Amino acid sequence: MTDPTTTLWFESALLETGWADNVRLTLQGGRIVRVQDGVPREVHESANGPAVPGLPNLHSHAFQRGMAGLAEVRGPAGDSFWTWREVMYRFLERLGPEEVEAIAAQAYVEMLEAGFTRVGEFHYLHHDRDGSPFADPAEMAARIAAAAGESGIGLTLLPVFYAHSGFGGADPTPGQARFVHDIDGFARLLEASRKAVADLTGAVVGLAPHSLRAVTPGELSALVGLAGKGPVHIHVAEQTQEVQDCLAWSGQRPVEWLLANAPVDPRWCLVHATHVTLEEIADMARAGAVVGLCPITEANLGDGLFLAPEFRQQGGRFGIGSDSNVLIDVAEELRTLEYGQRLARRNRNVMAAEPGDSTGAGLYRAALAGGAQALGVGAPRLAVGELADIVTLDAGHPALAARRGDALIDSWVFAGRQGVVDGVWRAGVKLVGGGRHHARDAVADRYRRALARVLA
Ligand code: NGQ
Ligand code: ZN
Repeated sequence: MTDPTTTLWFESALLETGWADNVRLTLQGGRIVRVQDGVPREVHESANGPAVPGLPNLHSHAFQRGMAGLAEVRGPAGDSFWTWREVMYRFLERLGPEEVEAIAAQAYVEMLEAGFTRVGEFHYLHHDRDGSPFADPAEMAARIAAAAGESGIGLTLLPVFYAHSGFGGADPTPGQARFVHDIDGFARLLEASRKAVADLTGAVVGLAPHSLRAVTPGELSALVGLAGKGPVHIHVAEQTQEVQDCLAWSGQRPVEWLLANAPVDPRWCLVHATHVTLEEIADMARAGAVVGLCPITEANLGDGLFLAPEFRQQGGRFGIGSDSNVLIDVAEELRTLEYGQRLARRNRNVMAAEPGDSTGAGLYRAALAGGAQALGVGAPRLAVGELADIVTLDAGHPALAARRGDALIDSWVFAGRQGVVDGVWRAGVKLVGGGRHHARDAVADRYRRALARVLA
């Protein structure tokens, strides 16, 4: 028996060929099986606002949502990424499986409400509070999978390998005990993680060496062997301290070392890559890897600015990650990316590729393609054969008044504040309507109870 078909009608939609008016998508089994434009709405069809493909969020540490706003107090000796990390390590000490599931569900509901339809979860909190392994190595991964399942977001799970506290194979610190495996243990985690996501629609499992600080060259090549065709993600060159330590250890900069010593190709996502030279920019672009930019988190942590316009000019691929989840918002990520560059260069429309291109819409299209590549799925398109991952905007929102086409996305990104995202469908299932996820209240209730325990 074949699944019944349903139809969705949109006043306009961003199709492969560009914007079209009066669009009907016919869905079957979560996929788009027919695209029509210039068709009137049938009486039984609801009217939906302008539609765009849902954006992939290529880098998340879901549990960090629970400490959002709690690392904004000045410490005794000046604050940095590294003092933030101490706060983060202290927070995660108190998280068990239930808390991680509750926080991740909250984060994923917020992502869907923001217009993200898939998340790349860079998952490294593997062991119990005292550092001892759970009976099921994928206990925590299963909690991430459960949160994805409950929220309905697409999941690319990236189990993280973490074994050292610095270059040269330094022992992990006590604060890192919950992250650590040897390669055999990690291979078992990978196997168990694949089982943990088996029931989720369209789930992908990749893997992630945490950073060059956390793996030795030997471990890195073993991990590449385990990755097969799946995505490989790594944090790299986010901090100048890492660049200095890598130079001291190897004589090369982190991205330079990685490109020279690992088979970096389009399967790879280099997260942050903040501190790079023009030569490294050119080499990353040539390798076809995706650079995972996390503008809100990079601003929050004081990381620095990536040479994004230079990378874009070289055809470099990039996507967007919400990373620390200090604030989850598609528009604000893209706006922060552009505004950082404007402030630094005293210029406007810095990230638009060509004269006549829209900055916000151009960033959105680039992040669709780069995000999907990084998460091991086909580029999100409103086209026949694709999963129906769809975001609609509220055409009645004042920020979108009398806008059409790419100006809708520009106004969403730069001028929208709240309430621009109206509906969100993931694999054909409507999860968000009127800007609200159907499980928002239940998920937030459980989240509040979990946080009350953690922060008690
Ligand atoms: C993380 N987060 O793994 O959560 C990292 C911090 C590190 C970001 N880099 C820890 N944003 O890099 O050592
Ligand atoms: Zn990260």
